[in-house]
Amino acid sequence: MPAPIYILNGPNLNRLGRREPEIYGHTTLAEVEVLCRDAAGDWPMEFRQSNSESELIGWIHEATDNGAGMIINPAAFTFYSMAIMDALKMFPGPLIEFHISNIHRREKIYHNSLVSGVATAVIAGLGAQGYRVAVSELLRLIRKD
Ligand code: CA2
Repeated sequence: MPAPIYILNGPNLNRLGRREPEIYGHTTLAEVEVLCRDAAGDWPMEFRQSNSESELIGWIHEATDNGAGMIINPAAFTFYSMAIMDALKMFPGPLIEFHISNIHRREKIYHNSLVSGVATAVIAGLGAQGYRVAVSELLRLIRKD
C-alpha cells in the first residue's frame, strides 16, 4: 500500500457552495472530496478541513512523517501564517498550493502568498474542479511519470 496523499483545507472552506458562489462556485466541500477520491483512484488519501491553524499544523507534521505528497488550500492562512509556512518547509514530498479562485486577479490582500515560496507548484483559478487537476498532477509528480 503506497503512503497516502494529504489534501488539507483551511478556514471557512467547510462553508463552500453556500456563500459567494460567484467567486467559489456551488460545489460543496463534500463534493470536492468525492471528485478528489475519483481522481486518485486506488491511491490512499487523507482529505481534511480545519478552521484551526494549530490543527492544520499538526496535520502537516503528520503528512511530513507519513505522506507521499500534499495539496493544501490554506485559505486565509496563505497570506499571514508564518507558522504554516514553516511547517510546510519541512514537508519532503511534492507540495501543491491550491486555490479555487485566481488570487492574483482579486484585491491586493490576496496577492502575497507565504506558501508559494515553499510549494512545488501553485494552482489557482480553475474553480473546485481544479482539485481534480491538482490530484492527478500530484500523483504524476509522486510517480515521477
Ligand atoms: O480561492 C481559494 O481557494 C481561497 O484559498 C479561498 C480563501 C481565500 O482567503 C483565499 O484567498 C483564496 C477563502 C475561503 C473562504 O471560504 C469560503 C467558503 C465558502 C464560500 C466562500 C468562502
